[in-house]
Amino acid sequence: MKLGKMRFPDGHETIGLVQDDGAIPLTLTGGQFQTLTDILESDDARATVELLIDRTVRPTPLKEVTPLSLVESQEVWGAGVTYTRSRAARMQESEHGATHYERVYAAPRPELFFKATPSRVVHTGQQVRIRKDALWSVPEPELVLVLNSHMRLVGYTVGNDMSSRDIEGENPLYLPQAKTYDACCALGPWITLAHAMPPREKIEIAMRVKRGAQTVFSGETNVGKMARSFEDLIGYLKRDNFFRDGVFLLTGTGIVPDDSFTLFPGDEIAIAITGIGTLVNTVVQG
Ligand code: DO4
Ligand code: MG
Repeated sequence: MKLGKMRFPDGHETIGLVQDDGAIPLTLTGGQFQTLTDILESDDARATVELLIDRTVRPTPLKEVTPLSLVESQEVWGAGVTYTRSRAARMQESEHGATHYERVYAAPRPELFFKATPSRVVHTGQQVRIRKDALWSVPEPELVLVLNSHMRLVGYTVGNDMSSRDIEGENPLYLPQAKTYDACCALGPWITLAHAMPPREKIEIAMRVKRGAQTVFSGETNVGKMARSFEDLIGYLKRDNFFRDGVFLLTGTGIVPDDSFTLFPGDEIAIAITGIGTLVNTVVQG
């Protein structure tokens, strides 16, 4: 079961249930559930959607709806160095900080960082940015956990944790600047509710970057290769944080292009995750 915010062809913006190639608007008028957050906060999101769906309505073809932002008032956090590929890339880029990355990969406490406020997040079809002062920028394709205020894992979406590798590599203390800036994060297109996701070893993540007609990068990984469990990441995130409206948690990247690769304005990034869909964004700088 996939849910998203979307604009229907008649201009009506609401939450829709995505099924195959179509979307059905949920009936929200006057009820207790008005927002996506309300549904994610309910005791049983799947049952809530069943209650709000009018199955007699004919689905609108997906190509006729415009996906809208999934983030309402949630914070967005990230986990780092959760795959060996990420550990190797960070150690290589960071002359002085290499041992920090090696140690955090194996340490009981994961790397968790604040990534973005809702206003810094874009959705599918919008533009992600590379920093004006960055020379080496990459997309980080990541599975995203959607947690409600009870820190219950209610769903999953696709994320791009845009990162400036030259800034991070210069000094690990520059991590917040390498990671958090305007349009530094993309999430979408839909949230797949937890019950509908395949087991984690069956979740593939694939990324393709196109420059004009040419594919300049493609790579894939499998979530089964992640060194940490979701429960471990969630457990640390909730230790001393209360998220009133829930939180989106990027789980780290297992795909890092070779060091010769950097993004350019105009590049198109497509990130596909099994069971969810494809997040597509173009890149701008400045
Ligand atoms: O330690 C830096 C950030 C790591 C990260 O974002 C990742 O591994 O995905
Ligand atoms: Mg990342």
